[in-house]
Amino acid sequence: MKDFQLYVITGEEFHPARDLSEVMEEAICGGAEIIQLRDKTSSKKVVLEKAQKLRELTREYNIPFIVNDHIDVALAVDADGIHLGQDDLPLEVARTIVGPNKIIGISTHRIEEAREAEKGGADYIGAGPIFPTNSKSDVVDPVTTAYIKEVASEITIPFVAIGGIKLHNVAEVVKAGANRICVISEVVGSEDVKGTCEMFNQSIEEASNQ
Ligand code: TZP
Ligand code: MG
Repeated sequence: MKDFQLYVITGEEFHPARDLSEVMEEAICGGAEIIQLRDKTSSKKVVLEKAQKLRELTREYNIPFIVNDHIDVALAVDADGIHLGQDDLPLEVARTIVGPNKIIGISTHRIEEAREAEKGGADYIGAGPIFPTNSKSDVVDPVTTAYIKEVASEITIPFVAIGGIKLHNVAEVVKAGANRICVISEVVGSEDVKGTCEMFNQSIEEASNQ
């Protein structure tokens, strides 16, 4: 998979008055290089409609599109990949369904889960939540930047740091060893989505050059 620095996930509860595709287009224009549709509440039919729109948008900008949870929707819209949590279909089952060419991302909270995902052929892992977050209901305790250090020193597949990452703490996450940052609320809930993405990318670059 093509490398990336800023990964933005949808979170419509943070922009109730704004259109999903419009917000995500601004994120892309600000430098989000990969987009995930994450919708824990809508019907399958509605998730499919959103996925179709975001597929069209991401094709236009030629960036990867990932669908959270819904493998059937991901396949139906020819998304580039899926993102699964520890309680979703096991990686090997998901791989037989989507085939060798789709991206599979796995959320991890402990180094054992990271090792297992790597061994099982995940394309990338999520590492988090780094800080407390309101964007995830079944959230485990924050894993802190200590988990980033652990993953960075041992895991060889790409990993994204996620959870409570804001403009004010992103440098700390990068300095702990993360090269790829994943954000929901700070980006999609911003008054200036494009500008916030630009500032994230600038902070990531500055912190990694220090
Ligand atoms: N997985 C771990 S934390 C999280 C997910 C989906 C939520 C991240 O959202 P935010 O708003 O960037 O804290
Ligand atoms: Mg899931």
